[in-house]
Amino acid sequence: MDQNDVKPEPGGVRIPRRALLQIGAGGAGALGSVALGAAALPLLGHPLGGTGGSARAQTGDNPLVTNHPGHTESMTVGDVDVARMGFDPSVLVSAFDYGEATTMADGSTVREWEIAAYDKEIEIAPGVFFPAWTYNGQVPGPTLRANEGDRLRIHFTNAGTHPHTMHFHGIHSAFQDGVSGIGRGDIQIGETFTYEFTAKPFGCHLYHCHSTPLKRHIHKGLYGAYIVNPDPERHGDLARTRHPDHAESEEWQEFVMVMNAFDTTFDAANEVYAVNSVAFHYMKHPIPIDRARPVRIYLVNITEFDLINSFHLHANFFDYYDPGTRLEPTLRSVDTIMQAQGQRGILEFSYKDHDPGLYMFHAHVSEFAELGWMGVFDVR
Ligand SMILES: [Cu+2]
Repeated sequence: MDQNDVKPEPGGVRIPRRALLQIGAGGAGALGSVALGAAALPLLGHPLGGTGGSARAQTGDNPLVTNHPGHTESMTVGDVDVARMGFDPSVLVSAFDYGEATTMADGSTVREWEIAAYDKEIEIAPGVFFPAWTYNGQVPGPTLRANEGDRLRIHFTNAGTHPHTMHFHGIHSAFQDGVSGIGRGDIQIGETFTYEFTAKPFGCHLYHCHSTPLKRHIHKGLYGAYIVNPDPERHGDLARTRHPDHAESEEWQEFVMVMNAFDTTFDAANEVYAVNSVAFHYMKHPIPIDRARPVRIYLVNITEFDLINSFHLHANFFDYYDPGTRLEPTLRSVDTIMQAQGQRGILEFSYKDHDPGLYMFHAHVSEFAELGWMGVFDVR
């Protein structure tokens, strides 16, 4: 069987997973009897050839979602109801949660967050619902951010239907590691536990549930980005652009992108790919960029089942910091990087000498791109 095929249900039909995205609304009924359990993704073409910035309508119309009969691939029809879902990828992409900060008598900072795990259905493409397990009702969970050396207290409540944990990538005690059977271990249903540790090392990190079976707890949606800003006092002036207390950070346009995917047919292979959960969201809602200001992306790969994910930037090159724990780039002037699961890094680039327009970014695993993992920056 081709690896792209969906395993047949008992007595059922085999459907290549790309076909799930290529069957229009008329095919939804037939598909419903196979495995999706939700409407199939209807489709529509997008006239990428004609999307020069100067031609772009100023009315708010997005030329990428104009209906072109005859082009029936590459994107979904319609839009996800983000109000009903309770979170909007257009907001999430630049939302950094510094928690509730308290300055202690010795001048140090304590940051606290309330995080609850609970089950919630999310809409990962128009009409396609996924029974997620969430941190605070969103996938990915809130992007937790702190300055190096801050004391962090994450008050975690398990309001879900399975034991869960919060496992942070960072440096801390084994007791705080959030792994089944180690230290505090699983937080049972209805229990609360406070994870407490110091924010280090600086870099672009992540957190996720580490209850078993691990792949299920991660894939269901229990993950998020965790960012630690470098302290310029310890690491010098280069750190100032990454630290919000310093004016040098203000010109930067910062985004968080968590590369994820969803197995809607429970066959241990993904049908929908995205950054920040909703397929094609940033094609339909381009991310505005002020071309005079530099761009920084905190990029995390949490994709389950596929060994590698990737990020490719069109018409530009970036410096890459893997995983952001040094101030010198790991790679200079590249336009594509790859990440294994749990790998993450920081991308820095600029459009200051570019024409205005829509500039794509997407997985350079082309299949992932066609199944939802693509977007555009609207450089103005
Ligand atoms: Cu879990």
